[in-house]
Amino acid sequence: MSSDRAAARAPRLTLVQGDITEQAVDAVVNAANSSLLGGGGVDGAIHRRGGPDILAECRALRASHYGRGLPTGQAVATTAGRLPARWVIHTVGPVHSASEDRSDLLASCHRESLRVADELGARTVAFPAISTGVYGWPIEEAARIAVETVRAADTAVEEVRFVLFDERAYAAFAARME
Ligand code: AR6
Repeated sequence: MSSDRAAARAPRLTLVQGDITEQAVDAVVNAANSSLLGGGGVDGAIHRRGGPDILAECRALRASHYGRGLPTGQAVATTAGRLPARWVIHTVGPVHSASEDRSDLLASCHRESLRVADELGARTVAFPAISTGVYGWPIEEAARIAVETVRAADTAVEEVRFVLFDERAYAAFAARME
């Protein structure tokens, strides 16, 4: 039995192995960096498939609000361009550290993304395994934080779909959701 506490309006959790840029959902979460100007991994894939409108809005957001960058643990939305979604919610995961516990920041990425989704009126939201690529987070630990945080969230989002690229990540999330 899980010790995670489900909130009153907790979303249904689903799991898919695949590419997040192919998900037909209201909002796709991007594991971005604070520059909001793109990068590799999920970020690169989202900008490539979504086209230049996403980057144009990211640049505008930088100019209007985030001249110093989007802080780690926060989230902000743009259009999804040509992706089969309505919005991209960009969040900045923490780089994993062996000497410092940054779990709160990773949890914050999930909470803040759902808060932005609520502001948008999104009902279905796809998340990648934030911080588990370039940012080095161990997949089991990231899966625990992601699943616990989403289960405890008070949100009008009805479905949170975790979209995992590879089998190992899928297995880690599946184990947490049992
Ligand atoms: N769909 C779903 N998951 C994916 C996809 C995809 N198309 N591509 C990769 N993954 P990462 P981070 C998985 O590195 O660790 C970028 O350069 C991947 O296997 O994308 O948060 C940003 O600009 C891994 O499990 O994000 C930042 O600089 C997970 O997505 C930095 O990387 C996250 O890996 C952010 O690093």
